[in-house]
Amino acid sequence: MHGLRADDVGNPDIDLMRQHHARYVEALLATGATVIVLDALEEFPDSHFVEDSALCLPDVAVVLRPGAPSRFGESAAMEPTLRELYSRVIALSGPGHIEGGDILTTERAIMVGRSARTDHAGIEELRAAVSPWGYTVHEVITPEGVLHFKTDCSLVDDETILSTPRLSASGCFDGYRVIDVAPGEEPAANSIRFNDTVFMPQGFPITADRVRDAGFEVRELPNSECQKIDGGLSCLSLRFTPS
Ligand code: CIR
Repeated sequence: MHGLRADDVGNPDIDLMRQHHARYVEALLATGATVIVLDALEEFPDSHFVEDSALCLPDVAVVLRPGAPSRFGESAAMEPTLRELYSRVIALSGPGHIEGGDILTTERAIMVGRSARTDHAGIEELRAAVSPWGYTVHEVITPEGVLHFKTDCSLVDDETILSTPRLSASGCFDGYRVIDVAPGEEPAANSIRFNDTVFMPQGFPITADRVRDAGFEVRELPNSECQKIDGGLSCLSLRFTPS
């Protein structure tokens, strides 16, 4: 993740956000992950949400093309870091757009939700980029009015997806085990599994119990401030193991 700037202003409480940021880093470290915190990018206020700039697969990192004009430059800023970590990095050249928040990678496929930020051309460019490694890309639809596909879903193990009912009702997860979030707890759908722990945003107890009851170890993390600017837990990091 990119760190937070000293002069950040706006609706989120930045001091609280910093505390949440520290908890997030600690939580990932506790799973055995190595965490790299990048410098803040003064010119890109949304760059905290690093997930949107790249797709990190085991064999290759793909530098994406954000669909929001204010975020166009974030991917180029991320590329040098990816080149330090991966032997293969591909930068999409456009003209399409695709943000990482719209991409859910499972054992079987890479699902990409078309959205206000991700278009068909961007999805086709990703398909062409990853096909040499045998990846299958499925184009699906992000629900109307929802920022990103993964605003509404997460992979909690190879076969299990946590989803809002409005998304799972589309049938895009047929063949997977689906845990629906509880009514009124939609932000819980953006959770992350890292190693053996499912990290969920605090404040959605019915859904957290559903995930525990399905056999997962759950750890809840505060995310109220990022949530105010449409950021879920997944947005804050790129999680990967380069092969
Ligand atoms: C944006 O509008 O781009 C940011 N305020 C929120 C991005 C959240 N990222 C994500 O869901 N992957």
